[in-house]
Amino acid sequence: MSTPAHPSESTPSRRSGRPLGVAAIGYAFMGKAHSNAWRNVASFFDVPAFEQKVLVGRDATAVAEAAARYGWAESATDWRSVINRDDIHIIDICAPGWMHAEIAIAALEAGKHVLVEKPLANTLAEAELMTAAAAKARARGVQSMIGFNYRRVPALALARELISEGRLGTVRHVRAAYLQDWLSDAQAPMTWRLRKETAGSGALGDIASHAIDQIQFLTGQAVMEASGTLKTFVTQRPGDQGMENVTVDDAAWATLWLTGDMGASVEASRVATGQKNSMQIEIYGTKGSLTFDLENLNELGFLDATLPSREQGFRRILVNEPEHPYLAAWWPQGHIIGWEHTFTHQVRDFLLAIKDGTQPSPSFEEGLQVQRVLASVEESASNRSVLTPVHAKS
Ligand code: SOE
Repeated sequence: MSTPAHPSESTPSRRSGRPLGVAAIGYAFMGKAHSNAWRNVASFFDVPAFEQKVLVGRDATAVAEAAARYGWAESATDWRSVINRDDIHIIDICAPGWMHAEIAIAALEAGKHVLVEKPLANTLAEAELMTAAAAKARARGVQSMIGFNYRRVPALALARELISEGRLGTVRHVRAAYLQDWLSDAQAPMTWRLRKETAGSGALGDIASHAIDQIQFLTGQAVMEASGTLKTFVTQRPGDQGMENVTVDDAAWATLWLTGDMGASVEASRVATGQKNSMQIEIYGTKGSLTFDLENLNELGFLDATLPSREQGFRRILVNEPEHPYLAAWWPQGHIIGWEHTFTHQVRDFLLAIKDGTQPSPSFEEGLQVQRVLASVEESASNRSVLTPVHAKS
């Protein structure tokens, strides 16, 4: 892989004043969400000039159609040639997890800033290689970030502010549950998300990763110990060639212990019938508590335990004021925003970090930390180390 002689000259430079050329790899669900963010971000936020240059995908006809629809100037099928183009400065990886490491490392070595969807990789080993490549690139002014987009939900960004200001006192425990039901139906077909070799894991990597990232992001603490259980309820599903084995978990449970003497529980399920995309988080501290549900993402529940007890009780903050994170850029107060806006905020923060030459967050290092937790939960689940048999009283 060729490395620019002096990357500060050939990587997107704040000095050159040229618009940053962006390429996105992947045009399915996440590719669409990211494309929408690139398309809209400059209409609402002051970001450095950029151009939506190329959308990359394997099917030439489908990717050409997607590129035209989502506002990309061109489409391409070979990501390797795209990352080596001089007019491309940012690579946004929206491809499935099994492709993350190879593309991200190649792009960083080619001097391109990289945004990659979560989880960082399919394995801990890949995540470590990616993080090492990011550190090397960072020393040359090349930035990288992982797309834990829920950090950019204004209500969760506000929750983090309140916690860091001490409004909850010492946080003792957190409950997080990320619940979906798109696999409740045993006839729901196979997809890449249900094969270990393409997805790494199931509900664990796909959605518990968000919950684990949130627990660490909101509280500023790091998970030190984890135990867990994984379960695949539907072990075969209809594929193109008949029934196929499902090789990832449908649901995951974990108990975590964090720095700061804090405990947390995480549940993640894609078979939680009736729950569509609900990430519920409850945070309990010595001076107060917070509650959040992604299905009502403009709201934050807050209990201030410093008030006289007769006045206490959870109150609902409608997180939709100009003084709330990100919201001044959108609509007049009370005009709520949605899921897709979190990706726009993500692109905004990434572009500003590139402009300022600061490390965007969450970094690959932060993504690696989540990956370590996922690996510990998997290890614990495969040892069944937490499952102590329940005995009848004799
Ligand atoms: C799929 O279940 C999924 O799209 C995740 O991959 C996303 O990260 C989450 O935001 C919604 O659910």
